[in-house]
Amino acid sequence: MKKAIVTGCPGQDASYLSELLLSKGYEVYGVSRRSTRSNDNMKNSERHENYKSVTLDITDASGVQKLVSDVKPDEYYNLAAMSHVGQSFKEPQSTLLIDGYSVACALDSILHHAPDCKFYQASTSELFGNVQEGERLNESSTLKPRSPYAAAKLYAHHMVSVYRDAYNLHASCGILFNHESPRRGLNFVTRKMTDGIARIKSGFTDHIQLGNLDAIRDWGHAEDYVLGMWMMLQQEKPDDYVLATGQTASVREALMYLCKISGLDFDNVYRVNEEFMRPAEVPYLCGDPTKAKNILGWEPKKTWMELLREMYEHDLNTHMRDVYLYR
Ligand code: F7E
Repeated sequence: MKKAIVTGCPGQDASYLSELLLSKGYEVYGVSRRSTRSNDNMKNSERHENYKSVTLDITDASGVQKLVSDVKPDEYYNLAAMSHVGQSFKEPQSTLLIDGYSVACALDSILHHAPDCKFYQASTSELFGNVQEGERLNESSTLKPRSPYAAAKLYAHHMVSVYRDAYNLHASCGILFNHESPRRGLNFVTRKMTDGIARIKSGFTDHIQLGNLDAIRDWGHAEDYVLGMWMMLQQEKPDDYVLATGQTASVREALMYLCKISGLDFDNVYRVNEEFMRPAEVPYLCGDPTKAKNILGWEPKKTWMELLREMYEHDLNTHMRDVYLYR
């Protein structure tokens, strides 16, 4: 039985990836910090006999070393992160520790205690920073971070190639564009909008507060993207891959679409609040997943509209159930 360590539980990606690995017969060691161990995302995995829950802070170098040395994993997926770009401007030091330093800890632990273990690092489209609108970004595009989050992730991205070149580790980076689902945190814009529109529809609120509606993103479904992560580690050689849909929408277009399917009036559902603007914005991101398609055979299945509809319907069900139960 293959063994995998997955950090970042109970986050969206770690929850889908754990389910995928369990369905493939892996023993999964799902790592979470104690303070983040309460939501429904892990309930399917936690029921499985091959799922082991591990409480560990990934910035605790000796703890990570002990885990790797005890488990001797075949695969290590590093999905834990301080992943909110806006928040990283308020917490640059801890962002560096969690998103940068912890990756050095994991790589070094693997080198010394499980050198045959394959390593996956969650890199990000935020690495590209300020790009020309219309450009489609691939593995060779210039990396120019515009946030403490992206700067810390860039260090991690480079460390993976350092360990790959210097020590021959099977270490790969997935440069993932925005990926969402009903398991997405409520502080990311897609879920904030699907949950907000569902709350308006259910009568719990009358508007949502948003920041920059002009931002353009390439949004895909997280369940599709975790399959790509696994595919990267099944390759004979480690490498970096962009996972994206190649299609974009602005925050405004996404909100307009949600208003259309919910029958609400776009002009009345939101207010702009400066609090949600970032000191430096990445205005446009669109990925080119050709390499992942050609080498891994990976393709995204869901469009941003199908994704938003699924998220909205999930959130509407939840809030309508609350209406039924509590009113
Ligand atoms: O923002 C704008 C915001 O926070 C998307 C993370 O998973 O994907 C994610 O990063 C856009 C930005 O995601 C609000 O300014 C407007 O332009 O949903 P987001 P993100 O920053 O793109 C990448 C690939 C990652 O790696 C990250 O870890 O939407 N926006 N109004 C807003 N964003 C938020 N959060 N809240 C608003 O009210």
